[in-house]
Amino acid sequence: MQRWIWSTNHKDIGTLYFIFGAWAGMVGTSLSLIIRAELSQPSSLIGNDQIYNVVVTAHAFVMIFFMVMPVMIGGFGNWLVPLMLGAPDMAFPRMNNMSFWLLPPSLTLLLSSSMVESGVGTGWTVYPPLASAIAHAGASVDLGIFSLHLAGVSSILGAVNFMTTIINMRPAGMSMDQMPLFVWAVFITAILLLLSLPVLAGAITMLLTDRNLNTSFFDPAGGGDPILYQHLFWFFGHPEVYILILPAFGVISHIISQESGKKESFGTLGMIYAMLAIGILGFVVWAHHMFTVGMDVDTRAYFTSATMIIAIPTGIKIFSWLSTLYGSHLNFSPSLLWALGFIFLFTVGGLTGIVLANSSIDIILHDTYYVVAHFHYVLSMGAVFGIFAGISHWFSLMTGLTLNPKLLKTHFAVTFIGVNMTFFPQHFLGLSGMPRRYSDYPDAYSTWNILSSLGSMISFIGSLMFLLIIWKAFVSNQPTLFTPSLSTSNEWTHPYPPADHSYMEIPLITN
Ligand code: HAS
Ligand code: CU
Repeated sequence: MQRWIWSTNHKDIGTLYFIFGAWAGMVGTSLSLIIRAELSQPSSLIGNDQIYNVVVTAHAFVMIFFMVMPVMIGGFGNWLVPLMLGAPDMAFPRMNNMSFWLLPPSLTLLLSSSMVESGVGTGWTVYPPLASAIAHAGASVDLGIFSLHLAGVSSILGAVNFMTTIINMRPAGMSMDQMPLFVWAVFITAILLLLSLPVLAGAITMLLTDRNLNTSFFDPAGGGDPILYQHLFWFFGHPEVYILILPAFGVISHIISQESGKKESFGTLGMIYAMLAIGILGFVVWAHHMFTVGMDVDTRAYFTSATMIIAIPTGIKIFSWLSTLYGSHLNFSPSLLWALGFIFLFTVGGLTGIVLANSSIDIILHDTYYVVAHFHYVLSMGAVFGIFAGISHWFSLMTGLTLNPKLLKTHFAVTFIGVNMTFFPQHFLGLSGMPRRYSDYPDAYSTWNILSSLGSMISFIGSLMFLLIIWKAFVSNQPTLFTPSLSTSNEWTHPYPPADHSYMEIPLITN
């Protein structure tokens, strides 16, 4: 058997995560193109609403659990955390291998769920009673639940591994507040994973027994309550969205501090407290996803207020990045372009989140395309821009090779135009009442939908360009001249060479 299969080396495992995430990213992108094809004009293309909903559900699951999380935490986390700590490897290298290898079976179960019976057409939230045995008879939802079980075990083991590594394997003399910001981001992400995933596991297991063993946790006929499921799901689901974005925050901090030419991020300690605050607050705002279930007004007032408070630590992060950049000579390298794009577009998505946090407004906007626009700004332009930023930044460290900067910048421009054209019109669709998770719409919604579908084609061309750029880097085999930063602070003399921060002075390759 091939040696890389059994590898316990953090870099090998990180590379496996990258390859897995890239493959899942292609699956997820294909599913998104099916969605945009169906919605590219009124009337029906697929001709089956259940299949349409299965595609939407699979798109979300694949992108969240098999693209963003594996690439960010599994790929960048495994590669960079031990290097940034100067540790020889992760604390539990063999468990690390197991975390990775739980994912292919999990993805297989998810894809199988779409290919038996009539698939999982529930949305990624898997709410009963739609997900219960009557509306979704057959094995599909059960396979989906098993898929989430495995992905959950993988993430929990990974979280334990990162937390143990970060707490115990720092070099002597490196205190927690001297840790690079990416390591902090992964640490907080791991805590969120460890505390939230078991709740999801409980909820979907209760759903599984409701479906198969005649329990009635979520069935009023047996004394249960479907709203309980929503509470359990969102107690996981809201922290999950910060799990998706916190590692990107870490990546952006490293790029901004290096590209500004300054040796220290503005407000490093403030950045740490801001991420901690976001992580903690993320656990007490979940019901902003459930404003329409009939909560009393005081509960809605609480969840509105608590949610809006998250704008403060997030604002601290945005303004600290801008302050770090302030006064520096910007060279607009590819990784900086992605980072600037991230700051701008994530802020747009964050502000629509604040709009949705207002319960009275959310009752109008819930389950419309406004929500879809919101979360694609923070995900497709937040988390995904963070991934592209990180690859442009650290590709040379990981491979010793150079990515073509001109092509990278073109890829950025194409993607920037594509995603904005795809998702900005969705705000208008939502505000004029177009619901999410439907395969058809009245003619009045045509214009913005056509524009959105055109935008998705532009982004798709961008993705093909990116594959070409990676391929070109490997075949042209041009060695890198530049080692990117592994630190966001000059207080700690970094153990990884070059230890004297001389790499900060090496001129950047910009074109
Ligand atoms: Fe969100 C729904 C609210 C951040 C992802 N979000 C979703 C869904 C996803 C998602 C996937 O309260 C859909 C789930 C589903 O399938 O149903 N979200 C927020 C708020 C924030 C936020 C307040 N979301 C994220 C991040 C995500 C993400 C990050 C993933 C990466 N979100 C909601 C709400 C819903 C929701 C409602 C439910 C909607 C519904 O009906 O279903 C915050 O963390 C954002 C903070 C960031 C900023 C920008 C930078 C801050 C600055 C400081 C100054 C700004 C101030 C605000 C003082 C705020 C620059 C002033 C306000 C003005 C309007 C000017
Ligand atoms: Cu939320």
